[in-house]
Amino acid sequence: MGQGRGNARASLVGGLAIICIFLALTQPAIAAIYNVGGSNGWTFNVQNWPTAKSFRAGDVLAFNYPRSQHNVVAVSRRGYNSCSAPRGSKAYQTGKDRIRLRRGQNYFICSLPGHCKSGMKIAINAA
Ligand SMILES: [Cu+2]
Repeated sequence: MGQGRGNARASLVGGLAIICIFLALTQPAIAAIYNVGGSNGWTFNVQNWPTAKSFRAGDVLAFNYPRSQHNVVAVSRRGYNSCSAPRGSKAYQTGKDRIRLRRGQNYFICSLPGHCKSGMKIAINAA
């Protein structure tokens, strides 16, 4: 009787251990969170901030900025190069936006007039 309960507990513990090991092996590494622009935040001339950093799909970009001054719009390569957001693009504008990177190229600009052309744009390749 007592022994049966002990066996049940042992197999429960063993089962949980197996599940934990399985999760550890199959889950991707814990996503990193990057503060875009470092201590300056999301602002003008942030264009070169991604240089020499390596990003992975699932990492999170934290855009921190005064919400009355900027926004963040995910755009295509063309939008990035031309500093234009397609009509109807979703603009993030909370001042502390968190955006998860997708695998491949990710482009973000501030769509307020002139800001992107003043270097308020980033292109990131997520592995
Ligand atoms: Cu701006």
